Amino acid sequence: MKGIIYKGIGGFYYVITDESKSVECKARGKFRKEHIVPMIGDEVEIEVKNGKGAIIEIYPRRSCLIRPAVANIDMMVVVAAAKNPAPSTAVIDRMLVNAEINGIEPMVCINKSDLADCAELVGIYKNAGYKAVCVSAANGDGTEELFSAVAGRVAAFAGVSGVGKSSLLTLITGNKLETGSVSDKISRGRHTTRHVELLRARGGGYVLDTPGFSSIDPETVAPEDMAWYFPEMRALSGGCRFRGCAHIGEPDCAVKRAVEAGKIAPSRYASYKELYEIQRSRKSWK
Ligand SMILES: Nc1nc2c(ncn2[C@@H]2O[C@H](COP(=O)(O)OP(=O)(O)OP(=O)(O)O)[C@@H](O)[C@H]2O)c(=O)[nH]1
Ligand SMILES: [Mg+2]
Ligand SMILES: [Zn+2]
Repeated sequence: MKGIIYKGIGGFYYVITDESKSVECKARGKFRKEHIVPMIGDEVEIEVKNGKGAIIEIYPRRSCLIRPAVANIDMMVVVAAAKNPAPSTAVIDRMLVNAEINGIEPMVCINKSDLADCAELVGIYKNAGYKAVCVSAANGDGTEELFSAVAGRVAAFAGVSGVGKSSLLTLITGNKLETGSVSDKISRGRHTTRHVELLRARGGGYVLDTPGFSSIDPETVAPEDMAWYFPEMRALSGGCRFRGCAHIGEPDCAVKRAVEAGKIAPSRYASYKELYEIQRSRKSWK
């Protein structure tokens, strides 16, 4: 039987089969010997004998995120709030870059459109080449567009605490998830949502609540490759006078021209420069 691991607790893996049954499984000993650890999101072959489930095969992974450890995510929905908490383009941009570094299609979702206008913020991301939506979990505005974007896929929702990830996932899955007030969270200094679990979306596919990850794995990106992870800059590669142009101090730079012409948002260019500098200062590249 084929299925997907949607949850793991104390050495047990919970697999949802193609027939929509949940089966508690242990991993076969051969995985331990080969140092292969099943991950949430893994597509697996299972066998049920005497009422006991066993994972007998793990299919090749399309993607593999380390934090949180989840396989086969195909979409990363970076969630921010139009207001409360105030959006940070620096944080959004890092999460987008991280998704692409991990080979995961990114998209932007600005929630709480009932509290503040989010057209400008969404515009920045659409202009940069991302899919971007403006929604309100509170009144349902824009949620149809979000639902259809994630339908049939394995979509992780990332974003800082309080932006409304759990509220959106409650709408998408039809299950009530734990949400909390923003002030509670700030005073406790942590997320309400801790465990990692794939949840079935009503429109098909799976969704996943994650606190998000905003640090870049230093080993994975050389500073000169950073522009590749900014779609609007990637599109201009080749237009600069110098090969390997860092798009910072060089003359005759296509990226800087686009920034000056207002085609690249100042916040996006600022994020690029910051991430470029962080990677450049890392010891491993010196
Ligand atoms: N006005 C308004 N409030 C919202 C909206 N979406 C969520 N909220 C509220 O914002 C607060 C935080 O929402 P959560 O869904 O718990 O946020 P979260 O991103 O899951 O937060 P963590 O689990 O801490 O990471 C709750 O009080 C929600 O009721 C929205 O669209 N509009
Ligand atoms: Mg939550
Ligand atoms: Zn350049």
